[in-house]
Amino acid sequence: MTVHEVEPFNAEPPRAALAGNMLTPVEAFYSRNHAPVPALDPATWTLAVDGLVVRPTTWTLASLRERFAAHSETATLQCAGNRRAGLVDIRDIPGEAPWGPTATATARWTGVRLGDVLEDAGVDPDATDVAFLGADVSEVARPPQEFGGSVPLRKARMPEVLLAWEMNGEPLAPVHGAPVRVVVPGYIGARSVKWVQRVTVADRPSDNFFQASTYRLLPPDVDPASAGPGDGVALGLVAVNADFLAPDDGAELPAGPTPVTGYAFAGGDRTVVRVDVSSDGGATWAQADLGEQASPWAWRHWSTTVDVARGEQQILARAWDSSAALQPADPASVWNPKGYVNNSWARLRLVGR
Ligand SMILES: Nc1nc2c(c(=O)[nH]1)N[C@H]1C(S)=C(S)[C@@H](COP(=O)(O)O)O[C@H]1N2
Ligand SMILES: [Mo]
Repeated sequence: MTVHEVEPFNAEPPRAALAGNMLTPVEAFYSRNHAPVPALDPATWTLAVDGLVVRPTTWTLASLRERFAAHSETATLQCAGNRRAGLVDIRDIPGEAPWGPTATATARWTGVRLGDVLEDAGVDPDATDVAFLGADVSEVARPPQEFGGSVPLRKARMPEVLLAWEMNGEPLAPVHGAPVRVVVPGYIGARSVKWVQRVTVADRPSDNFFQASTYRLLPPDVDPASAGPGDGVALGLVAVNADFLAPDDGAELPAGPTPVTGYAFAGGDRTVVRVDVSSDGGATWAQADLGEQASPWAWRHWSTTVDVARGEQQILARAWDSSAALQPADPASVWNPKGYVNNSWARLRLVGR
């Protein structure tokens, strides 16, 4: 793992650890934390469901399992800061980790549907949003507070949104949110709140620091230190994105035909429909072969063969989604002060010998 920060723990795997795996092994799944990992006892953990509901309720792990049917969903999580390093190359982004291309991963999540829990509580007709609150207190926030965020009620009710206690058939690891986390497929990773202890139905988005003041797209000329709650645009749906998984960036290889693979992902209810690869700086493109679509909420891996020339060269990749959106060419055009959503064309340096 490349460890960006030891405490709070922030780390991403080498590209090779994601290559060839539709489901990411738990030990290769990136970790993104804003506070020390809280030690929660599954036997005493509770989840409060409150706000604009008819029947506020407190659930235990046992009562959730007993009351609601279990469901599984294969879904990709992608951090809004994935590929930030490409933006840092354009202009420095102080105080934010320079994530490479592997702050994204896919797991099979098992738990209960958030929609079933909301239905049981009885949602007020005026409600518009559902807020989640974790148990981890972040000193990064102003003022220090538990990590939280919200999603629109219409998304929270969708069958793919889970209160999950299992990842790839194993109980959630502490660093990934044990005993229970939210999984909001198609939304930035930040909305999949770990160590969830409260679900609040409301008539506005959460005022938690991580919803109101960060994970927002600011115009390039704004100083993030002077930006206040509500400034910029709240990030939600993941924009179409892609990167290389093999060979590694900077790899030295024998010149000649070389297999090249990567991932591509689009959030919301969009899926990846095409990936192009170029060896001539984008003058011409060849379509890569797309791998399986394991679920509507999962990435697709792609593969192709590139003719590696002698010397140093750059290979490009770009994905299209089912709304015909294409990744932008240039990282400078998407640069923003907090370094989110770098979905510019993927660039891989290879050296042919
Ligand atoms: N409680 C809590 N939930 C959280 C976070 C956090 O710091 N605290 N980080 C979020 C972010 S920004 C991302 S990208 C994902 C990462 O999940 P992972 O660490 O399991 O990969 O968790 C989200 N949920
Ligand atoms: Mo994130």
